[in-house]
Amino acid sequence: MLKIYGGSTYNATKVLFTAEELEVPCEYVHLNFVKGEHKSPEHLARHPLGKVPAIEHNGHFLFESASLCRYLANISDKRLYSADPLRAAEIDQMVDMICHHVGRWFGVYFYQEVVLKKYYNKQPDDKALTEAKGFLDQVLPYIDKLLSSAEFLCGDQITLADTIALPYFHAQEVTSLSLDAYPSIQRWYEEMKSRPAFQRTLARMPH
Ligand SMILES: N[C@@H](CCC(=O)N[C@@H](CS)C(=O)NCC(=O)O)C(=O)O
Repeated sequence: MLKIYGGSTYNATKVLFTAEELEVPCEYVHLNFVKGEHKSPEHLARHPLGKVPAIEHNGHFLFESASLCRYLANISDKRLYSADPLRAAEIDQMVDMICHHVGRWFGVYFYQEVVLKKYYNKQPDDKALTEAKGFLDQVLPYIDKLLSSAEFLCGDQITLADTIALPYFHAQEVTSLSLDAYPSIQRWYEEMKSRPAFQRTLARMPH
């Protein structure tokens, strides 16, 4: 059976959520960061940098969350992806935009406001937060406009772009970043969050 190795992080949530949406049977193995389980020799064999997520399938190890989600779609019925190269490229471009221009900066908020406080007892760096906000102010209006005329990020069907984006927005909930100016993102977020596959995902991951 396919195994997903994760931890308490949005990158692992993306992969388990995608597996749940696709109904890919899998075992979820939660690694404890505080105990350093992600740096054990066993895990370094799965992921050369000792990070999560990683998967094990038919004796092969793979890593990088977006690639893992794409792999899961490719080994199932492609419901969240496409066999058509142009449609697949449209989904890929949205996934890349989400990871590099939204997740990248949400990640700064999460690191500064949650990780630093919880694990290192340190205060956030305001300069880093201001920089992140500046970049998010450029991209979130575009995403909001997109979602004002489509149900999902790539049109009227859920795709990998949505399953990959949702965990970033879910993690953002515990930061000070407000989405009040973005009603269509909020509508999408509430609908995505209530999907049974996401609820099953949260239930399988210790938080
Ligand atoms: N680009 C990678 C990022 C992987 C990553 O940085 N994972 C973090 C958690 S979000 C991790 O395992 N950090 C532990 C460490 O680096 O020691 C992906 O999308 O999978």
